[in-house]
Amino acid sequence: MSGRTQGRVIAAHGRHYTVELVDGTLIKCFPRGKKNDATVGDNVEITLQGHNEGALETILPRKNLLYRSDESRSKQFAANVDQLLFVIAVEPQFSDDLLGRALAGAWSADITPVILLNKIDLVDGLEAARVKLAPFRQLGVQIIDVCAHDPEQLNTNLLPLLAGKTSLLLGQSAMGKSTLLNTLIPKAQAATQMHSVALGAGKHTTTSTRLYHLPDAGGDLIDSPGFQGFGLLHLTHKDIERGFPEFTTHTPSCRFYNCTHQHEPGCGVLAALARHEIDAARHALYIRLILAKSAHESHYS
Ligand SMILES: Nc1nc2c(ncn2[C@@H]2O[C@H](COP(=O)(O)OP(=O)(O)O)[C@@H](O)[C@H]2O)c(=O)[nH]1
Ligand SMILES: [Mg+2]
Ligand SMILES: [Zn+2]
Repeated sequence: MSGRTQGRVIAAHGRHYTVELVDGTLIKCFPRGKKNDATVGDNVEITLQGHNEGALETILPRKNLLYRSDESRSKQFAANVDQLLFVIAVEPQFSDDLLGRALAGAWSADITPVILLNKIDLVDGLEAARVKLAPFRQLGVQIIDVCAHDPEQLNTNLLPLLAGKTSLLLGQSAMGKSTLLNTLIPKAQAATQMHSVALGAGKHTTTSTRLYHLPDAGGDLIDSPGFQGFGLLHLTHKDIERGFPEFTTHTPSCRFYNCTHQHEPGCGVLAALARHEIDAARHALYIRLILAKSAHESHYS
């Protein structure tokens, strides 16, 4: 095999990538030169070399890219994503800080977020989880109840939403991302387990991001390892504000056009906060993001 062709990155392994060609052939690709900034979901141009190997030449223009960044590094989650499926569960407890950050990241990258509330069979904790989700429901984010062990239920509640789209499963570990994936795409199971056993990570630990095809619905599902933090230092002030769509009805009444909604007099957002029309935890998250950004900028200027 030789020559130029195009494909899609379906897995990133650090040093090399797995690129899938249109006919389904998998090619092990090494980046040309030192640059290796491709990510799962990228459409790429490659040069075939030898048996099912190739060189990754260029990344084709992206529709979007979801990533996080903190002081020490940034990490790309995936590119060309239609929707973010943020998985939380009745148990263990989920972090509303991480959820809020993921939503802000998605909105600022023009990716539609959907919350999957998993493990609804654990009925004892269900009500508490719903209460904790109320501020997010109020934002108009679609919340879908699922039980990852129940294929019938997933086929009815979730599958129609996935048809023809690329969806990224994201969330803290133990929320049930891999279980969801394996129930929807039984063929994925073997691949995940072989890979993590080979790396000594244990049978059920997802160690890398990978894209899988839905068997009938004609869409793709990307599974990713759990994460502890979701820094958003790459966002501008404007991007951060876009992560809080509930502010937009109140910002027009801010006295200053460049109001940052922290302490300014005549701020419409702070007034709405005082009237409990904006959730206090959400505004606190907004302030954390703004302050982290300012600290980062003053450190590097
Ligand atoms: N009761 C219940 N347990 C679930 C459900 N989905 C996943 N689990 C369990 O939760 C644990 C973590 O699941 P896993 O898919 O590995 O989570 P991940 O880290 O997000 O990929 C496993 O023990 C699963 O069997 C569910 O809908 N109900
Ligand atoms: Mg997993
Ligand atoms: Zn304001």
